[in-house]
Amino acid sequence: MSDIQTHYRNCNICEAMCGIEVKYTEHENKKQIISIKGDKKDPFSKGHMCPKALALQDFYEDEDRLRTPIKKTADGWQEISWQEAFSEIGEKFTAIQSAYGKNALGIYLGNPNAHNFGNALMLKPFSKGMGTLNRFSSASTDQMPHHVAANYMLGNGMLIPVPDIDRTDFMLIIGGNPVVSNGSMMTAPGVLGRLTAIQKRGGKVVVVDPRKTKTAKMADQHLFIRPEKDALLLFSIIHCVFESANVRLGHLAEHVNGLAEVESAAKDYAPEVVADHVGISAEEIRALASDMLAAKSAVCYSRMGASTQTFGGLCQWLTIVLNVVSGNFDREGGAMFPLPAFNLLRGKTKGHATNFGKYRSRVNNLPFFNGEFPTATLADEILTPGDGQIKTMITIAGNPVLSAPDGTKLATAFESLDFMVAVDIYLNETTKYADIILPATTGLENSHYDIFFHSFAVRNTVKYSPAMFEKSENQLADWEILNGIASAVTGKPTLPYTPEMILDNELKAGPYGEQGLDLEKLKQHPHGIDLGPLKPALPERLLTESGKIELAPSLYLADLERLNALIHSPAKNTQFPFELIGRRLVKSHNTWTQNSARLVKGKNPVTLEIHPTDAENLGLSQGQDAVVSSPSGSVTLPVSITEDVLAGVVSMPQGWGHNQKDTQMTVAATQAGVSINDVTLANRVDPLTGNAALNGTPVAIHAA
Ligand SMILES: Nc1nc2c(c(=O)[nH]1)N[C@H]1C(S)=C(S)[C@@H](COP(=O)(O)OP(=O)(O)OC[C@H]3O[C@@H](n4cnc5c(=O)[nH]c(N)nc54)[C@H](O)[C@@H]3O)O[C@H]1N2
Ligand SMILES: Nc1nc2c(c(=O)[nH]1)N[C@H]1C(S)=C(S)[C@@H](COP(=O)(O)OP(=O)(O)OC[C@H]3O[C@@H](n4cnc5c(=O)[nH]c(N)nc54)[C@H](O)[C@@H]3O)O[C@H]1N2
Ligand code: SF4
Ligand SMILES: [Mo]
Repeated sequence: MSDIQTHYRNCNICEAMCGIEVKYTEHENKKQIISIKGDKKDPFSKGHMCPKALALQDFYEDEDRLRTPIKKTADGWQEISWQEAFSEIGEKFTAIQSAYGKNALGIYLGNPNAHNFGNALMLKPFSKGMGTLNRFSSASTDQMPHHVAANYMLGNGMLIPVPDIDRTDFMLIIGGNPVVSNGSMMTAPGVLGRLTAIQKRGGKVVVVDPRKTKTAKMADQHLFIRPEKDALLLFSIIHCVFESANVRLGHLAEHVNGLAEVESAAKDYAPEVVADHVGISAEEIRALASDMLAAKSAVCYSRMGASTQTFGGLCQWLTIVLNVVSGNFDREGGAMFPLPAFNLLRGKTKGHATNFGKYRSRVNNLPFFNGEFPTATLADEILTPGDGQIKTMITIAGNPVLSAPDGTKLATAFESLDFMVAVDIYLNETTKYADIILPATTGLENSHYDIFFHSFAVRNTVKYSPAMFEKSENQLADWEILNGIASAVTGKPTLPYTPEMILDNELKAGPYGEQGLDLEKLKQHPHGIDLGPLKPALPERLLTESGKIELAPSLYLADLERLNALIHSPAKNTQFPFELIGRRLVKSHNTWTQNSARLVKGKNPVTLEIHPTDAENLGLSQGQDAVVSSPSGSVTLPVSITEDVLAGVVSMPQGWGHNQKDTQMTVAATQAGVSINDVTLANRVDPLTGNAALNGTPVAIHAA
C-alpha cells in the first residue's frame, strides 16, 4: 500500500531509549497507527524493543486519558479553559504563599519527567522560580544514593559511572534485574543480548539478589543475599582485595584520596565476620573476590535493591570503591563515564559540588540535596502544623499515593491540603485529590530528546525524535503548562526558549559541536547517530575540589557505626518477622501503564511470592489469599509459592493498586492488584541520603 508512512523515534517509557519504527496511514489529516516495531537501523538498540512500546499506541488512543483541564466542583469534575485554570492556580498559589510563606507550596515530580524532553529542561528553573524549598521527587524513592556518592567522590551528582557492559569480562550485579527492567542508571537497550554476549566471549555474569530473578536465571552464578546486607558484602569483597594485596589503581594511582582510610575501615569486614549476616558463606565471598580480580576486566553494578534500602548510601559508595580498588574504574570493561552530546556537566568547574544537607527537612530532619527533600517525609511536612507547613501542592507526572512509602498516609495528607494541582494525563489515585488537573500531551504527541539517559548510556549515541501526532488546538505540552503556571504566579514564563532552541545550542556548544553536530543534523538522521564506545576520562573530568577521586568522604565513614550494629547487635523483629521486597514486571512501568489492555491481559500478576517452607509454616497453599501487614497498614493478595525467594523474604510487585473509587483508569481497574506502598513505611529511610528504604520492610504474614 503506497500510503503507508513511517515515523522513527525513541520509545521514552523507560531508560533503555529503544529506537522504534511506527507505520501509519493518514486520511484527512488523521493518522492511524498500523504497527510499532524495533528500529533495526537505530545504532544503539539495533531493532530491540520490549512489549511496552506497543502500548504507546494505547496511551495515544486511550479514552480515559484527560485532554482538557478539569476542575473539581460540588457537581463533580468540570472542563475549564486553560486560561481559567492558570489564573485560578496563580491566584491560589500566590494567596497561600503570601499568607504562609513560600515554603507552603510543595512540588512533587514523578518519574516520567525524566523521560520528557521539555520538562527535563524546564523543571529545575520552574521549581526554583516558585520560590519554595519544599520540592520532592521520585529520585528519593529510587537512585538518590547514586547522586550522593557521585557528588562526594567525583564532584558532581550527575558524574555517575556506568558499567562498560559491552566490553567487560565479569559483571557483578547487586540488587538489579536488568533483564526485566531493561537497565537503570545503565542505559543499555537490548540488555539481555549484551549480558549473553559477556558469556559468549568467555566472561561471567554474577547476580546477588534475595530473589532468583530472570537476570539471576540467565547468569552464571546467583547468590541469594539477605535483604539490606549488601554493604557488608561489598565491604567484605573490598577487604579481600586489600588482604590479597591486589589493589590496582593503574592510571588513577596519583588521583585517589582516602585509600588508607578505606583499607583500615575494610579490616572490620572479613568474610568470616559478615558471612552469617549476609547469608553467603565466607568461601563464596572469597571466591567472588578472586573471580572478580582474576577477570581481565570486571565491573560491579548495583541498583534499586542496593539503593532503596536503609544502607543505600553506603552501598553506592562501596560500589564505586570496589570498582576503583579492583582496578576497574575509568577503564574499558570496567565502570566508565559517558560523554553525551548534550552534556549536563558542560562548564562545571572543580569544587562546585552541591552543599549536601544545607537545609534539613522541618519535621524529620532529613537532608536537602540536588534541589529537593526526601519524598519519604512529604506526608509529615503536609500533616504537621507549624511554621513552614505545606498547605498547597502541585504534582507533576507523579503518582506518589501508589509510589511513595506509606501511600495511604500521603493520600490523607493530600486530602487535607487547602488547594492542589496535578499536571497529569490520568485521573488516578493521586490526581483525584487535586482541585485542578492539567493534562499534557504525551508519548507520540511529543518531540523527544533524552536529556538524562545519554548521561548514563553504555555507548555514546545521539538522537532526536520529532512529534508524530500534531497536538490539537486545545492541547499543551508539559513544558508549556509549566510556563503557563509560572507566568500566572510570577508574571514570567520559566524559560523564554523552546526545548528545541536549548537543545540546538547545547549540541553546538557540546563535545561534538565542533564536528558539526546540531539539531538540523539530528533531523537528517532519524535513526540516530553513533558516537562510539565510552572512553577513559579521568582525571580530566573529575570535579572534586582536590581534582582527585575522594575514596573516603567523612559522611560515609561516620555511617559505619550503623553498619557495625548489624554485626554486633543484630535485631530480630518478632512482631514483623518477614522482609518484604518489591519486584518489577515485564509488562508494566511503575504505576501508570496499566490502562493499556494489551499490557494487563491475562492472569493477575500481583501475587505475594513466598518460600515453600514459610508457606507451609503459615498453612498457606498455592493461590490462597494472605494478609501482609506492617505498622502502616495491610494488603490482601494471593500467594505464589516458589523457591525463587529466600526463606523469610516475600516479594510483591510495585506500581499496582488501581482499585480506588473516584479514579478513572477503567482498564487498570479490571486488574487492580494491591499497592505495596500501603505497607511500606515512611519512617524507614537511609538516614545518610534520606532515600526511602522500600526494600526490606518488616511485615507479618497470615492466611486471610
Ligand atoms: N515499594 C516500592 N515503591 C516504589 C518502587 C519500588 O521498587 N518499590 N520504585 C520507585 C521508583 S524506582 C520510582 S521511579 C517511583 C515512581 O514514582 P512516580 O513517578 O510517583 O510514579 P509513576 O507511576 O511513574 O507516576 C507517573 C505519573 O505520571 C503520569 N504521566 C504519565 N505520562 C505522563 C506525561 O507524559 N505527562 C504528565 N504530565 N504525566 C504523565 C501518570 O499518569 C502517573 O500519574 O516509584 C518508586 N516506588
Ligand atoms: N518492566 C519494567 N521496567 C522498568 C520499570 C518497571 O516498573 N517495569 N521501572 C523502571 C524504573 S523507574 C527503575 S528505577 C528501574 C529499576 O531497575 P532495577 O533496579 O533493575 O529493577 P528492580 O526490579 O527494582 O530490581 C531490584 C532488585 O533488587 C532486589 N532486591 C530487593 N532488596 C534487595 C536487597 O536488599 N539486596 C539486594 N542485593 N537485592 C535486593 C529485588 O529482588 C530486585 O530483583 O526499572 C525501570 N524499568
Ligand atoms: S525497553 Fe521497552 S519500554 Fe524501555 S525504551 Fe525499550 S521499548 Fe521502551
Ligand atoms: Mo525509578
